[in-house]
Amino acid sequence: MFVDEVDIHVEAGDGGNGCLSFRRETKVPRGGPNGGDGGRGGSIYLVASPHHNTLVTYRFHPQFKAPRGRHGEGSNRTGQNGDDLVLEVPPGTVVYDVSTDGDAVPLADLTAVDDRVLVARGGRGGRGNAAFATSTNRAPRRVERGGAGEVRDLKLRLKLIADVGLVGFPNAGKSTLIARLSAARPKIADYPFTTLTPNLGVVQLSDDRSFVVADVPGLVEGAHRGHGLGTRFLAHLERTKVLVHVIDVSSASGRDPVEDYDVICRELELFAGLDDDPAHALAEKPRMAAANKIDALDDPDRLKRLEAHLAQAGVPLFPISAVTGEGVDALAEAMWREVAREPAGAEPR
Ligand SMILES: Nc1nc2c(ncn2[C@@H]2O[C@H](COP(=O)(O)OP(=O)(O)OP(=O)(O)O)[C@@H](O)[C@H]2O)c(=O)[nH]1
Ligand SMILES: [Mg+2]
Repeated sequence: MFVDEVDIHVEAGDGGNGCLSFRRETKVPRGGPNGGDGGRGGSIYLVASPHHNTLVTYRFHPQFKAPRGRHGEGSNRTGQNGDDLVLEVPPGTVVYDVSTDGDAVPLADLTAVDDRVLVARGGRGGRGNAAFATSTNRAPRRVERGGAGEVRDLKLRLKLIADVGLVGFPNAGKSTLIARLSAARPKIADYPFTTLTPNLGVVQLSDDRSFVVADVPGLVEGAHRGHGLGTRFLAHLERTKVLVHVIDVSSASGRDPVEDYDVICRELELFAGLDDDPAHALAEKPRMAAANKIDALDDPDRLKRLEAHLAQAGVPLFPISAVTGEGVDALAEAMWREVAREPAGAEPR
């Protein structure tokens, strides 16, 4: 199962209480204060780990509580600190702090392995009465309670980190293409909405060149209003470097390829991303197109019209058959050229 969004609840440990205690020794009738401080409560961290690629474990286990600090003890013994809790998440997880009124404020973006964020700070230990002794008050009875650990509701959202995103209508052949390009083996079938969750595939070219392609569920007109599966999965494409439109040019789709392309472009434009970063705007990304199913091209005019339309838009078009593999190598090389190109002024990844 692929899980791309979960809500979790984290409670850091409370600090231990300070101790109220006085020395008792046979030869010292009124011993001084010796109550130790409480220990710090355990904090909770999230860290990006290469051993995870989904958030699925959190769906079944959404509550976390770090242990409290131990109370201080006599003889000036400080209570033990509570152990910190480190929760592993896949790289690409964005962490949001959810307020009581439901607003989600981004806390951290754990993009790279080992990126970490403190999500709930443990309460500090309370001071024992030994800490309050002064020259005028040698036998203080004052102690502090431990501080409360932070409690938070978080939303974790996984954004896949792919270089190339495939977009298109349901049934256009996106999953067939990713299977042809990579070792990914997504479900492929002759009906719309076969793909319900995104698939990732690593494309290996000669000379150790490789990149990651994402296949997301198909889009339909009105996706930005929630039609079909909506645009929920488009967030996964926000970090890609290039989008590849996969367009069915056979008559089997019952639609017009030129219109298909325009509809998808419009949905990308209407998709409001999660942030204002212009680098994430889908409509602004470099794009290319694959005219798929040329092995079943019954009406060559359909391809010709699409070619003319895209030439005018300045979008490179690659006629391919994801089933026979025709044209797929040329498309993969073109994808690589776009992926390897460092845009001017871009920050290195
Ligand atoms: N003839 C022919 N059929 C193809 C080609 N590529 C895909 N198909 C068929 O088209 C159907 C849909 O393919 P998928 O790869 O599942 O399409 P998709 O775009 O992933 O569809 P969704 O997951 O529903 O969005 C399947 O029956 C494929 O066998 C092609 O190049 N030629
Ligand atoms: Mg699919």
